[in-house]
Amino acid sequence: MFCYQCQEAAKNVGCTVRGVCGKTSTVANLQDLLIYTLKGISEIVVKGDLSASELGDVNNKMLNGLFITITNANFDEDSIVKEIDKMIEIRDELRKKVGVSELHDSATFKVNGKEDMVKKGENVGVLNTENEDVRSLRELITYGLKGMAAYTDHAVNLGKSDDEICEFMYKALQATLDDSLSADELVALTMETGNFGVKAMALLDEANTSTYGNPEITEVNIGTRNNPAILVSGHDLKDFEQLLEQTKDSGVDIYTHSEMLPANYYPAFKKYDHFVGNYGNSWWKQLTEFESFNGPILFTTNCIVPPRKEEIRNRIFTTGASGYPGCTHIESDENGKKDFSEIIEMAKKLDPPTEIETGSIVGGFAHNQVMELADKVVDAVKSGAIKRFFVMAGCDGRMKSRDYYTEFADKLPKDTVILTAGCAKYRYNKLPLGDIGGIPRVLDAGQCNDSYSLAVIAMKLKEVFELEDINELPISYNIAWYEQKAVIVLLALLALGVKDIHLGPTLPAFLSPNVANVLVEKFGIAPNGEVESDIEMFMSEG
Ligand code: FS2
Ligand code: SF4
Repeated sequence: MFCYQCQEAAKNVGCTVRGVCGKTSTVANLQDLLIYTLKGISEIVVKGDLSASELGDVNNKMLNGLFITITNANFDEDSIVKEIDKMIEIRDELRKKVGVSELHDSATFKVNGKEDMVKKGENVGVLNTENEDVRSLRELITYGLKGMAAYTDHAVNLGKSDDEICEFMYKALQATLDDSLSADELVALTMETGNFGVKAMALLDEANTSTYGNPEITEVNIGTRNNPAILVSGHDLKDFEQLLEQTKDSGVDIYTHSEMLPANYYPAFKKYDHFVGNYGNSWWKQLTEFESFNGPILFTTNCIVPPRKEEIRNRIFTTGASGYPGCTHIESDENGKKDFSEIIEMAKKLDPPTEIETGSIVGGFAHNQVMELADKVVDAVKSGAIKRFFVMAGCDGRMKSRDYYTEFADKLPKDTVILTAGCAKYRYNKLPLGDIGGIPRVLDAGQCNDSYSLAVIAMKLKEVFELEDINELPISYNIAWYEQKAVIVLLALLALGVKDIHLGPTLPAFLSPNVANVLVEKFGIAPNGEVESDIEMFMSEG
């Protein structure tokens, strides 16, 4: 195996024996083959001149296939084998339909069973591209597409789709097979990926807000009640809604964990009395927090930390693109309905959660809510009460060096406001950072895809202050990344023209020195440094 798609890649080079995330080499090779098969489908779609609008459900399967390979989403060999078989069947049908000859191996290879798949997977992974710059750009695009697939998949679950996004994804996947493309052409395709990333996030924003209302300022309870309960992690709001409906009047409470916290901000979910609040912190603390939660846990997506203890494994359920061997996976029927009764029955037999915190945290500052406060915000900027905003969106992770973000938030001058989204917020959302004239100093827009909201807010402020360029705003970007959704968020910000983004806690291992240079020269991307000198540098900007 060779994998370097996330921030925890071994030695910041790549995982070769087993993933730091816990992914086995068998799973890694199978995931590589799944991606390769999706590239093969894309080859047929592009060369056979098929349009996404005539592909129907194939689009959704392609999205789900990409999503499965995101870091910490799916560790289950058997479900990935099934997925490869399914995609090969689709691929072969499409190939017959278009009748194009001279196709890439990915569009024609045959495998016979799991062992054969693993062997094939070993030879079609990342290192198969020899030139390190081409490899770097191909992977940067592929990881961006994985993030885009995740966001689009959530939107599809809410009945919103966009054929143009899928059309682009086939084109981009196919381009990663094309040896005739120059590095410059791949750089241009990387930027186009960012543009489509903006579209995917806008689509999901529209899907979420048109279904569940606009997120609003909310005090989220972080304590517990004395009823049996289910903990929900991941990002899928449709799954969350279905579980809330099915647990109504059952005597079972519902809590969010990690990236599901923003579900608390949506008006449609507030009507459920048994939706108690958020339990615990970011994804990497889950094993101890699941222990004290006592009840079953539902993963709607990543991030799963391999549960070593059987007792915990028995309480974990997965659905959608997520999976873990030994954990029950809940499938949907053809109408997207999921039956969660097994989880609910298990919850009834288990103890209520053990309280690990009390009190509340505040969030719900997506674009609509912030715009309702626009006058207050603009006045605070004009009067100098707010000197600078810091976009600190992104992911959290296990590395000790991420203490940087806690310290950074803590040491920022009191006349600054943090705009956040994604699980990065857990590094500082429980610090007593106070407010500025009633505006909290940490404004949480929601999940990582809600970084889109932060971009919308920046655009609006640019308009209000009648500026030419988004970079003239008193906003600095100090972003933490971990997995591939952060990659599409980053590419989307670049596509929107945001410059001088600081990225940490390390720069991606998949950026070759030359590709990193392009990002530095064209966009001013830089690694984060030391807390105090970084704050000084940001505060002296513009
Ligand atoms: Fe966090 Fe993990 Fe949100 Fe990522 S819970 S690192 O999936 O997408 O951010
Ligand atoms: Fe390593 Fe990250 Fe890949 Fe897991 S996802 S194998 S930790 S690079």
